[in-house]
Amino acid sequence: MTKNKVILDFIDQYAKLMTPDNIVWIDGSEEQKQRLTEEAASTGEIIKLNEKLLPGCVYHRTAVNDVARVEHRTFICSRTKDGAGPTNNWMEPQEAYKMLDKIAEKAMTGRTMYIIPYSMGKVGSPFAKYGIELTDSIYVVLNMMIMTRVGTDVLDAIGKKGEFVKGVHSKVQLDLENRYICHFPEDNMIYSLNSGYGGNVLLGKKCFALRIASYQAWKQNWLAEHMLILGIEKPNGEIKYITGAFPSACGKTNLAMLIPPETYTKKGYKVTTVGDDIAWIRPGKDGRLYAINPENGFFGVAPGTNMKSNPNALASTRKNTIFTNVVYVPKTGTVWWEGLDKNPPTDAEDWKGNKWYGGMTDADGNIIKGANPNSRFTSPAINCPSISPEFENPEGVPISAIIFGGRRAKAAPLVYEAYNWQHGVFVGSIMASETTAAATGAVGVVRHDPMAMLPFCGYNMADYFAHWLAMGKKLSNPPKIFNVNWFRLDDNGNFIWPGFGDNMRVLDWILQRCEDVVDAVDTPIGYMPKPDDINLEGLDFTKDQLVSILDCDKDTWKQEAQEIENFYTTKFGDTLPKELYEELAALKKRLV
Ligand code: OXD
Ligand code: MN
Repeated sequence: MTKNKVILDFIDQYAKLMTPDNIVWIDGSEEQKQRLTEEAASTGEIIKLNEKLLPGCVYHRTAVNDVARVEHRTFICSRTKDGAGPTNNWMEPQEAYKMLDKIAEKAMTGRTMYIIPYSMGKVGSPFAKYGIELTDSIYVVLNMMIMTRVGTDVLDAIGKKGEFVKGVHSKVQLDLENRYICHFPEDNMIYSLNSGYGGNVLLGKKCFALRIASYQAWKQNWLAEHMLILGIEKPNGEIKYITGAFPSACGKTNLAMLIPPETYTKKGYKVTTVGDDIAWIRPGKDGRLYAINPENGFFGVAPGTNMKSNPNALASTRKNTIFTNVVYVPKTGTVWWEGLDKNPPTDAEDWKGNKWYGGMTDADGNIIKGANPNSRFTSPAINCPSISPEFENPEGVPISAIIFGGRRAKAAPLVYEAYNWQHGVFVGSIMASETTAAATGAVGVVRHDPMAMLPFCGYNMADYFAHWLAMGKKLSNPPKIFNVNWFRLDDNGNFIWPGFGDNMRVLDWILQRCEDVVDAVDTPIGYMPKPDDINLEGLDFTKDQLVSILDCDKDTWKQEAQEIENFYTTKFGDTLPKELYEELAALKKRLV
């Protein structure tokens, strides 16, 4: 397949260590995909679904102890501890290689090693970067064939460019105690052992496109971000692009694919999807930022996805999709998850493979959920009815606005705008959000998650902030920066803002601000909309409700400022860029 000695030596080194019975190159062809699908179906690794209802779709269950990213077992193995910084786990690289090699020794005996040449970004595009993943999992191969561009043309492209990211993955024994997701940014290397969960093993995604790429971006003057990219087409045909950073399982896929409310569609507004999770962003010659989505598919959270919340995502899952850890209905060869519809199956298997039916309860009368809360669909981007015509544009799309958003029951208002780039970096750096099921650990705990990159920044986050600040200085026409919060709760624990498609009403205000056609209220935290400037037409939502979430309660924000100070000083101390301390001091002053 290739004569590239670096690639061949890499494969040879790990084949000798992990001693697979066979080695198979993945060429990206449909025939090979079919053959592997049949093989995985024959061993039970996947189950083929109803060809008529869900053509080309398959079902997979992970091990019960392996259903989410494992942040406590994820390491940045930079040469120095400072290189990884205070927010990452660190291991000395030589020690890490030694330990990992020991776990990986003979791990593929009796198995096949698959070699996946893949591209993040369209092959040949100026943004594109290449990787080679070695794995012993057909499930990984099939997922990578959806999430990335896989094939022999990648080997040719590496041949020309000479650079690629090495990825080694083995399920080993799926042993939690020896599960490690390790990154070696200075070596362009990822080493992932003892897991089969997507976020830990589809090495093109979080490991490469965020952790390794963020390090590369720092060195090469661009940004690799945990961001969706969407386009808003206006009635006059003009399209404006927005990127948005939200922590995992906070609705990035829903926002990226939103269908505007009728008050907008009837005027001719349309939203198109460029990406739902990752953006690679570069300065253009015109002083603006340009973004691509380096992925080729969606690895979306299934529960809660339905015809109302996200019809585009649901449509994306109707063919050539891999469903993981949802409910399986053997009789019909279909799948189900909580929140899909109000008709759960009566005769099914839950994500663990146990007999299950909708409404089933345990001995204490508690409802047993059929799908894991972090169950997923892996769908080709081209399936998505709202996919942007610019999805494959090798130059990327120009960005008008950047949104940061967390899941906050209180404090953060529906939307506010940063005064300028530096203040915007501060706003991104103080992001906090309640944790979700996308990573193991407690759910619903507020934690600081700067730019939604806490689990994904592949280097020292203080340097990352400095890099953001420096990027802004180079842009003559930077995007405006905003913060949103769709998740405010009332005293009964209900969401106040309707969210989903109605978030368009907030995006509309954001675009109007970018075009300088609407005024705003100056508050201590930034510019907020005048309530009349948020279009509520056709919505059962009162002005009073809106005012209640367009607030900036000084006492709450004084506490917030104290929290931020604790976070800054205890995590970063004097390594944090002074501009951010200045912004904090300015915020405090505005709050007195
Ligand atoms: C994801 C995540 O899967 O952020 O996108 O965990
Ligand atoms: Mn994500």
